[in-house]
Amino acid sequence: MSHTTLQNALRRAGFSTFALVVALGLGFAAPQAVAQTKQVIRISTPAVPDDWHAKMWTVFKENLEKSAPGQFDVQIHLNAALFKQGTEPAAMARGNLEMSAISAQDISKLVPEFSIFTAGYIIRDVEHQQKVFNGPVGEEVFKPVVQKLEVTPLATAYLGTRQVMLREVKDVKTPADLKGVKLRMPASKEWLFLGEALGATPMPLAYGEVYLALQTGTIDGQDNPLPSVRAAKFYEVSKTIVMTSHLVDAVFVAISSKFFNALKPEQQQKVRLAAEAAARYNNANRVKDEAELVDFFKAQGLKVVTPDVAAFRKTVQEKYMKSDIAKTWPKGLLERINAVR
Ligand code: KDO
Repeated sequence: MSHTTLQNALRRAGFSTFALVVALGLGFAAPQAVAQTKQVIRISTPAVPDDWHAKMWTVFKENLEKSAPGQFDVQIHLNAALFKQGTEPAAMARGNLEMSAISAQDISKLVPEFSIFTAGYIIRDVEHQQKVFNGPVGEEVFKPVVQKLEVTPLATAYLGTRQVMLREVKDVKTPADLKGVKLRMPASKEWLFLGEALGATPMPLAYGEVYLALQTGTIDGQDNPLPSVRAAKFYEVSKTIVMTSHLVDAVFVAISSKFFNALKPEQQQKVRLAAEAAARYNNANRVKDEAELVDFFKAQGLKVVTPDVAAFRKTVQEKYMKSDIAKTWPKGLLERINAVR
C-alpha cells in the first residue's frame, strides 16, 4: 500500500491529522534514522576465510559491537572481493574503504623509508616485531604513514615467518640452489627485490592466483608463512618447504584517517581497542599454528628442508645493503631496530 493510500484509509477510519503525522512519521522515518546513525565500516582483505587474519575481523566486529552497541555496521569482504590486493591504502585515502590490513610493501610505495621492514632478515622474530612496532620505533615510523597515506595504523598483526615452498621435490641449501626458480611474489618492487635477493627469479602474481599457478606449473614456487599456506591450501600443490625464515612479516590493521578523525574520541578509542584485540587473536593463533604446521605438512607428504640459513642471511643482507632500497632508510634506523630487545 502506498503512503497516500494508507493515509486516506486511516483518515477514513477516523484518525486525526496529528495522529497520522505521528503514526506515519514513526512508521516511515524511524528505520531510516537508525540506519543513518550507524557508521559503516567496510573492510577489504585478500585473506581467505580460513585464515586467522580473516577471522580476526570477526573478532574486531564482535568487540566493537560489545563496546559500542548499534553504533557501527562492520562489513567484512574477504578474498580481495572488494579491492584488489595492494590497492586498499589508496581506496582508504579516497574514502571508498574504511579498513584493511596493509603490508609494509604497500606502505613503502608512498613512504620509501618504510621499506626497511620489507627487507629479509631484519626483524628477528614475533616478539622483536611486536616490540619494534609497539615501541618508540613504531611511533616514529608510523608518523609519515599517517601524513602521506592518510591512513592510521591501529595494530600490528603478525602474518608469520615467510618460508619458500616449491611445487617439485628439491634440495635447497643456499641461494645458489634457487637460481632460475620462478618464485611467485606479490606484485610490487619491494616484494620482487626480496625474491631476487633470495637467489630466485621473481614472478609477480596476486595471492588469489597462486594455487592455480602452482598446480599448472606457471610458477615453480611461492613464499608465505606456514599458517597462510595451510589456510589457502598451497600445500596441496607443493612438494617441498624450504625453511628459509627470510621475512618475519606483518600486516598493519589500518583505518582511513578521514573516517577515523571524524569519530568521537570515545569511539576512536573503542575502534582502536577492537583492532588491538583482533590483532592479539590473530597473533596467538598464528604462533600456535607455526609450532604445529611443520609436522602437519610432513604428514601430508611434503619434504621439509632445513637450508643453510646463515648463507641465505648473508646473501640477502648484502644484496639489500647494496641496493637503492637501502638508500631510503633513515640513518641509524637499522641500528635502532637491531637494538630493540
Ligand atoms: C602474499 O600475497 O603472499 C601475502 O602473504 C602478502 C601479504 O602482505 C598479505 O597481502 C597477504 O598475502 C594476504 O593478506 C593474504 O594472506
